Formats: sequence, structure tokens, C-alpha cells
Amino acid sequence: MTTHTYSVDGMSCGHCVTAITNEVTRVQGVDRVDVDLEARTVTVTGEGIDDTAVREAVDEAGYTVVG
Ligand SMILES: [Cu+2]
Repeated sequence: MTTHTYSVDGMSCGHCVTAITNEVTRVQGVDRVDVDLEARTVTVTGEGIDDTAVREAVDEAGYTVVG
């Protein structure tokens, strides 16, 4: 099980949390997605997660991974 935290721009409310969680949860291997609005981070937990796929899923939801 690995955990990776991404800094994400543009998240501001519960809608953003839902949108990102829904998209990133679909990425293969992802067990858990935690969005922290204050810290502007998305923490992804799971097994064998494709980093690029996570970044694309965030992008697909309409947000930008900045780190
Ligand atoms: Cu929002």
C-alpha cells in the first residue's frame, strides 16, 4: 500500500472534492482519495497506482496538479 500526495490548484468547495474524488477513485489500484481543501492537496492511497493516470484524472475533473 502506498500513499502519494499531490498539490492541486483550483479546489474551493465540496463540489470540487466530489468531482476529484469521483474521477481519481476510478484510477486502477486506487483504494482511497482524501482531499484537503485548506492544504490544497489530494492524497491517494492504494496499490500499484499509475502516477500519470492520477494526474490525468485530476485534469479530467477540471483541476491542475502543481506538484
Ligand atoms: Cu468547488
